[in-house]
Amino acid sequence: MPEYELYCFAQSGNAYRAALMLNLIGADWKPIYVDFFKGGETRTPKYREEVNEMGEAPVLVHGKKKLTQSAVMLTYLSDHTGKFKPEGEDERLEALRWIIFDNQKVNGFLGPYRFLRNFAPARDPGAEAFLKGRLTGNLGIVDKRLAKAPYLLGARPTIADISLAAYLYYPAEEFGFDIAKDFPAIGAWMERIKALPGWVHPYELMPGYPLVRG
Ligand SMILES: N[C@@H](CCC(=O)N[C@@H](CS)C(=O)NCC(=O)O)C(=O)O
Repeated sequence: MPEYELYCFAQSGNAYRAALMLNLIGADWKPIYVDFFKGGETRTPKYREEVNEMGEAPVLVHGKKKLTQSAVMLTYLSDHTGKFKPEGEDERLEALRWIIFDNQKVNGFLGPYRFLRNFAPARDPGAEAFLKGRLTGNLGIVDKRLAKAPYLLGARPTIADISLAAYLYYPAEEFGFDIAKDFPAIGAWMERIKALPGWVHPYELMPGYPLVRG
């Protein structure tokens, strides 16, 4: 039995944060497929009762521990392995600052924006335009930061970078714009993260791709 189990599915950038971290630290882990689209599994009473009361994926199981929220998983895994760990109070707070900004304003908008464009029953031009406007501004903020140093906190990658990876590697067609091209410092950072031993694309790392509809 593998040491870690991760409830996840291939289209989830939120889950990709945890899956990528597990792979980059060389953990012994296996995915547990969450049927988010067809079965609406996260919305079932059973899932909320037995897996996650917040009705979300990812969920990380480690022995008797069951963790939800990718930021909590990244913190836990870096604390336990010492890998990608922010060191000292200043770095810890700085990592937290970028993880919260990412969760709320970068990938927190990229996820719903991509969902509306690719997976929702109907397109919603007003909502898409709102999210695209916010994304342009917020990706610009990250781009400016990454133009100053190779990684969010400076010279080495930390859990703040792994959090930021969430939706960025999904195909440009799914967003209708090319993040790596439009934000060159993010594009260069993506190449650096991709070069880390253990990096795998979300569609290969987690189960459920391609999506079977109907
Ligand atoms: N902040 C959470 C976000 C998790 C999240 O929103 N996951 C989506 C899948 S990508 C989900 O399960 N949504 C449930 C729903 O919309 O019912 C994290 O980083 O773990």
